[in-house]
Amino acid sequence: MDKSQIAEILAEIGTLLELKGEVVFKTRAYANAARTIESLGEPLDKIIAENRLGEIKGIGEALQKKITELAATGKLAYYDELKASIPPGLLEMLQIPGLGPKKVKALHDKLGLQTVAELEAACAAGKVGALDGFGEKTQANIIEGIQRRRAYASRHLVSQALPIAESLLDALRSHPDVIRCGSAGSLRRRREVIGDIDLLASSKKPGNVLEFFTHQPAVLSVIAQGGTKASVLLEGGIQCDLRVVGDAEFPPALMYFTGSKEHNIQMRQRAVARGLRLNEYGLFRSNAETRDPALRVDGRTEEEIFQQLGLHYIPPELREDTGEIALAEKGPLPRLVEWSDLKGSLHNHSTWSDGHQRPSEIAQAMDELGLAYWAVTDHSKSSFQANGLDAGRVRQQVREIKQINERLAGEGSEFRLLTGTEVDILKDGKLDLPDDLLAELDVVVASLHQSFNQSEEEITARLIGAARNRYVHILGHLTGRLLLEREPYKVNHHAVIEACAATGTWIELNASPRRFDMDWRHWPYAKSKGVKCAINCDAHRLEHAGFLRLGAGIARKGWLEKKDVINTLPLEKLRAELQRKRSRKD
Ligand code: DGT
Ligand code: CA
Ligand code: CA
Ligand code: ZN
Repeated sequence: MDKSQIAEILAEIGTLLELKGEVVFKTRAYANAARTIESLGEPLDKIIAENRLGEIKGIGEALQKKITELAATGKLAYYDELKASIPPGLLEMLQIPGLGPKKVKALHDKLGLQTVAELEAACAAGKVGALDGFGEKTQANIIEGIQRRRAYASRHLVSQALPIAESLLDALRSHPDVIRCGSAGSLRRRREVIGDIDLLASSKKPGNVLEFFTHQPAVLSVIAQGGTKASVLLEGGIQCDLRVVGDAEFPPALMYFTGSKEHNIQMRQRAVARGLRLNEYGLFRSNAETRDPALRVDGRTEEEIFQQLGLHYIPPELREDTGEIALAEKGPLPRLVEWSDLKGSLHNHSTWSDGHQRPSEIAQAMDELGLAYWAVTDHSKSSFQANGLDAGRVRQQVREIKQINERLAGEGSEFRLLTGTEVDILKDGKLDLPDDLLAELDVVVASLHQSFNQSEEEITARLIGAARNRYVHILGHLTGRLLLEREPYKVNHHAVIEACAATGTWIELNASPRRFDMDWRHWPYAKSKGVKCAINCDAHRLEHAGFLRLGAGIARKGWLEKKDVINTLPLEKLRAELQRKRSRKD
């Protein structure tokens, strides 16, 4: 078990003890120990092996034993027993925003509530609002939180669905009776969250293919299986539909099941206006619904169907009925950015704050991946929970990065780390580090990490203030949303985009699949104002470099081309662009 997993369990023990009504100093001890372990500057294994745990402030004998047990076995009997002693419904209540252990305990003690369903009923009956320390407002928030959780539970992050879908497709491709196969639905359109996975295959023997599919190891249970279609439940709770069609029907079926529904409706109307019929079986010359093969006018590919309807090809990511059909009638659509166009990421973390690898390890890994650069932009001091850096530590880190770059140059590598910070935009709009320090760094990302509950005007003013600072290159994760977890804070996107246009500031497309922030729906406006996008991994681990691919998918949904994305530039051109705002004469 690594240190962050151990820290997580210690923090959870603190919460569980609070839920049981333990004395404050004991619950605090666990919360503090969790923070201490998470931010250790050296490997935990080493400290344990050298018997030095006791030297760390706040880690008494009882904690030492527990940490050692966790590190050695990955288990802790005390934790398992504690967890088992609490009704699972109470733990579930803790997931509702605004309900901490104290409130949950009060609900349990005073109203005897054991489950989320009972809590919802108590709220509906007005019993929770009448309790001391709760009130109408809290009660309304709890109801909203419960409803939101229910909606979240049936949706999934694309990062969860994509690997499973790809391995199922690999399996299907290996089957001798499969002619063509691919994904459709929201996954093919690269939506940020998806309801279910839709797969499509063509075959002369659909029964064999469906039988093979429903017996894949990832399939937990079969929900329905017919002659041409099966629905299954996969590991992780995602549902997956597979349809099998004849090979001639593959292109129109792919088009139909890719959607979106709204896009399909427009396409069908377009067909009707031309004396044609478009459905999942094909494109037909007919004035009535049909699937008569003699009337078919579609082709071997989706491109040919678009052509028959007088349209240039529309990439799946754009099929959202946001004007793509009208544009595809006039001419070819813009050539959208590809993930292989990306040369590096401009917002990432290292062990200096809450990342998991040192700058030297990061440099080696990203160089090996074939990237050209990678900015190390650790948190600033106000993000103390993330071990943010003060000015002194930033300067130390800059020296370390310069040495790494000198070594890389000496070895003949062209890869470079860039120095930087993800500086907090404080509650009052000021930045967490002084301008003279920011001026020494290659890349400055400015983000909000606190006071999310301010009004839209206040949040917007903080972001605009940061954009007006000449040393800030990029506004990070604009709305702070965590998909299926935390709603965005309120931001006036148009006002912020206009401020970025006026000041030459870039906006991040945070490519972490929990964020994808700024949302793809706002990028066309940013693009129309000439605001550039930085597709950033916000990497905390080496494998987060893979987010570049997911981020590019979202950028494509935002109609972005290579020229709109700043980190498609090679290093020297990027350096020139990084200087541009700083040397402006206004
Ligand atoms: P999801 O699964 O909620 O993330 O979204 P989709 O878009 O994958 O929707 P899904 O799985 O219900 O259906 C897949 C595609 O099938 C959808 O994008 C378009 C097509 N489709 C499904 N139902 C209808 C419909 O009633 N009318 C039309 N025109 N197309 C439909
Ligand atoms: Ca779907
Ligand atoms: Ca579906
Ligand atoms: Zn960050």
